[in-house]
Amino acid sequence: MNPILTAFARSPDRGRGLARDMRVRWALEEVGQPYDVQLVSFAEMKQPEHRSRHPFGQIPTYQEGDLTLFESGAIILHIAERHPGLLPTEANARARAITWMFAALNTVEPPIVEFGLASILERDKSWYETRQPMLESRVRVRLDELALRLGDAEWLDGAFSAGDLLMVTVLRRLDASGVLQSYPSLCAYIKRGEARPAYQRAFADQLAVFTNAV
Ligand code: GTB
Repeated sequence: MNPILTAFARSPDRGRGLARDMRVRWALEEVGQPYDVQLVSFAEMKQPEHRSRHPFGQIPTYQEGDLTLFESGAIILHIAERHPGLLPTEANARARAITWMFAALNTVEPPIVEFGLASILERDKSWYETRQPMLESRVRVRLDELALRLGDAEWLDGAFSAGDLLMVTVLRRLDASGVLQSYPSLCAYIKRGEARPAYQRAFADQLAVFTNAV
């Protein structure tokens, strides 16, 4: 039986592949693991049935036999540990790739999410004009540091890994902000990720969900 991934029945990103099921889809495509998708509405996500899979009532979740996982990073680590293709086999290189997975999720994603959410949810607040530049500058600090480390390398640490997969999906959330324009090497890095056939299959599949829903 194929593993089952949950995803938004109607993603608010309108098929731009910004919801976190996209990164799991991409990981599954990279390793050649077929999967099924269960679409859930916002109301269904908060019902007991879905909360038994995800305590916070969110997507994505991942069911494989009697194993149920939530948290996109944990799901991708699970997939990467069970299939070749997303983590190096040499122990130290593998540990470094996992470090980049954590860096993407714990160090780079939080300021990006905070910046993005404020621009959607706080535009009408009195503090918006003061707070938004501060949030943007926190994002820019991380992007400066990341661009410095990446240099002119293709990927963060040798061959493409789950660390790159997560970092690219995290950076893509800045697409509409204009911030990435100051970082040509990061734009090229994102484009390399998006050019991977596995990414393209995953993107097309999540886009088809949106297109079929409208
Ligand atoms: N840390 C968890 C993980 O990595 O899996 C975070 C999971 C999460 O935030 N899930 C979101 C969710 O279920 C969807 S991805 N939200 C519904 C809720 O909490 O009630 C976040 C997301 C949503 C929408 C856009 N967008 O429209 O661009 C982008 C990202």
